[in-house]
Amino acid sequence: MSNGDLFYVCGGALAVCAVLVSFAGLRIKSFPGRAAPLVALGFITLIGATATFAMLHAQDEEEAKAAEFSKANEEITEEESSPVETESKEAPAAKPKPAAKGPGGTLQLAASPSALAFDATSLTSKAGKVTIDFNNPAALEHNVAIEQNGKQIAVSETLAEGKTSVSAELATGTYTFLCTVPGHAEAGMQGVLTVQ
Ligand SMILES: [Cu+2]
Repeated sequence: MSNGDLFYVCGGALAVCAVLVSFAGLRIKSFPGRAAPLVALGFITLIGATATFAMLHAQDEEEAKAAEFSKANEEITEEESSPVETESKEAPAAKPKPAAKGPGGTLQLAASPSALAFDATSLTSKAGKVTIDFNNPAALEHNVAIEQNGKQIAVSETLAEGKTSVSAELATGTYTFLCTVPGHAEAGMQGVLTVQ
């Protein structure tokens, strides 16, 4: 049962009790009499419960809205980061030393042992079967995924303190490589994969 349902149940019970008590008050002369503290306590409990569930329900709704909002935000961000824009933004920051230019389309990529970062922000490969050999020396779990225009093409296993790899048949173009662990790409675990 959700907090919303509980709120309605408590609210309903409160309304029913209010009607019953006023009815009893009209019909029974001695009411509430000795039962007064009990009736008052019952009302306080019900009001407290209703208010609590109302608050929890509002929180749930807010969280749901926040989740929706951040999802919408992500979609907007993805739309905004078209390949052309990504290129113009990333290109000046990209290090000229492509540490991961391997023969036959096999690239080497490692995660930082202590920071949310890869050891390269740009990778270059020839078209065809591109493999990224990924080494994560950190105790924190990472992976590496290949995306284009916000669509995932391939993703490696997510692991800590180990090696894995990801492969995909890639045509000439600009791709993004990133860690898909929530928050990591945003923190810096992403770069441009250029396939020539
Ligand atoms: Cu990561």
